[in-house]
Amino acid sequence: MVNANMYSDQYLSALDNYIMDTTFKSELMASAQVWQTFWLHSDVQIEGDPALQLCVRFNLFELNQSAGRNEQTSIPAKGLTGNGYGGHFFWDTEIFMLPFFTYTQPEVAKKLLMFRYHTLQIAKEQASDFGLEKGAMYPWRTINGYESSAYWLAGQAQFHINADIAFAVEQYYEITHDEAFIRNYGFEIILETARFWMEYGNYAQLNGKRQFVLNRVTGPDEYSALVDNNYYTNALAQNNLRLAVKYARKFRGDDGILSRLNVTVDEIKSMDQAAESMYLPYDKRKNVKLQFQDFEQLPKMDLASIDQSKFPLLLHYHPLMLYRQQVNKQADTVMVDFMFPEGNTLDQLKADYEFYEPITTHDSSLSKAIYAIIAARIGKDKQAYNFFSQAVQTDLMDVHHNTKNGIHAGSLGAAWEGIMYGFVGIVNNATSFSLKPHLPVTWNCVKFRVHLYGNEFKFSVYQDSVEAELLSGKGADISVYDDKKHLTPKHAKETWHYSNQF
Ligand code: IFM
Repeated sequence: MVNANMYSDQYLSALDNYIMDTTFKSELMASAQVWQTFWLHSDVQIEGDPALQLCVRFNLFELNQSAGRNEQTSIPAKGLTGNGYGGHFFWDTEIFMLPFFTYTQPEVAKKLLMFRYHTLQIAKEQASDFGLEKGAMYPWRTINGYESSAYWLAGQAQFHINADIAFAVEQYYEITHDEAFIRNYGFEIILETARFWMEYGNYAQLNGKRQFVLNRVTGPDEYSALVDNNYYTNALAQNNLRLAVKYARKFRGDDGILSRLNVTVDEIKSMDQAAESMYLPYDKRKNVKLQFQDFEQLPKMDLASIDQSKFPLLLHYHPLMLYRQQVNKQADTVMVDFMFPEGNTLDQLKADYEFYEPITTHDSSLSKAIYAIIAARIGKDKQAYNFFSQAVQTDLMDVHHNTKNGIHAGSLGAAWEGIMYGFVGIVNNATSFSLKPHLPVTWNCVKFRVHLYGNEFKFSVYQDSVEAELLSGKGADISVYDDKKHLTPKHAKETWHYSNQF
């Protein structure tokens, strides 16, 4: 408390001095300039849907003003608008909000990731206090890097936060090619989080095979807790381990990075083995990814028979009643389909969607935009649009009746993802930027800019064509429905024609 007062006194007196030396008019001009630059680079224009356009702009405005920019802060789940969640940062930042910044303001994305780098030492201390010999345990919720979950079962046990951060580091690197970042900071985050999985997991004989398992974890869905082998957690941990192996190989023989971080050949070999032996529970009869081991043994909760007044379920049911049934508060297993689309056939995406959507209440505001993305990818146009429009209106229309506690910043970011990954059809982490558009029928066009590998591009995506223009940089490959074209300063514009793929 003493410290907090000290800091606030310092800030207030710095602010006083600043105010003395400025005028309202010059501050207004400076602010207008900042916002003008923001809208130029980060706006998403939707032609044909003025109501949702308004919501999208509100969302982008809130996201932009909520983001920490000093490497000491991240983005609170409620932005800067309310006391909900005590101002804490969650996975919401890395998985739901960061992509917007990575693609449109990579310098801000880097600062948000640097917050995680500066708190890595604390995460390592936490792993050690927890009883692990190596690795880092990032907090499920935090402000200063220390775990602040009051209820460990639904908080600290969401170990997937580690792999979420590693995923975001990789995504930032793939989109920016920021070599200095990955070399000096990013690889260390990936390595220490990968070490956590090696410590927490173990090998077990399952289905006649020796598999790497992660028992007693809580996945993203908060209507289940402390399960064995949550599909999302295992898939993300597998990715985390693969990234550690990939970068250890990249930096082999490089100016001492591996020795500074005490990486040995054996350690990398064992990470490689664990990643390739990772157990991913799957129901072969139904052809669906299983949310966790033995999930099929739980009875389905009959959501249709529950009175509307009993939603959100968390306010009306004891958690143990929910934990023992097949019911989801939010997208969990289908998050994997959203984040790693390349690994899935269309049939698989459909099967997962059909299985999980009917048991999902969307009581979390992070859910609908993700379902919109999967629905768009599998050609369920109506559902995609409905989910998206509800997600994008979360705060302007107070959809969850709790905006008074603050905005749902993750949901606002997820809505941007809904447009980009769902309707525009960006394929995540592709080596070249690839689009598979599938616009809602009422939309004439979506216009936006993105930064890619040091270039800035402007896109106009229509119902049956895409126009791209290189605005700055040396150029890059762009693909639309696998038709790859190379844009350069001399050949800065391209047009693709496509037909609806469903
Ligand atoms: O991080 C989320 C979680 O996934 C669902 N409950 C709220 C948290 C903060 O937004």
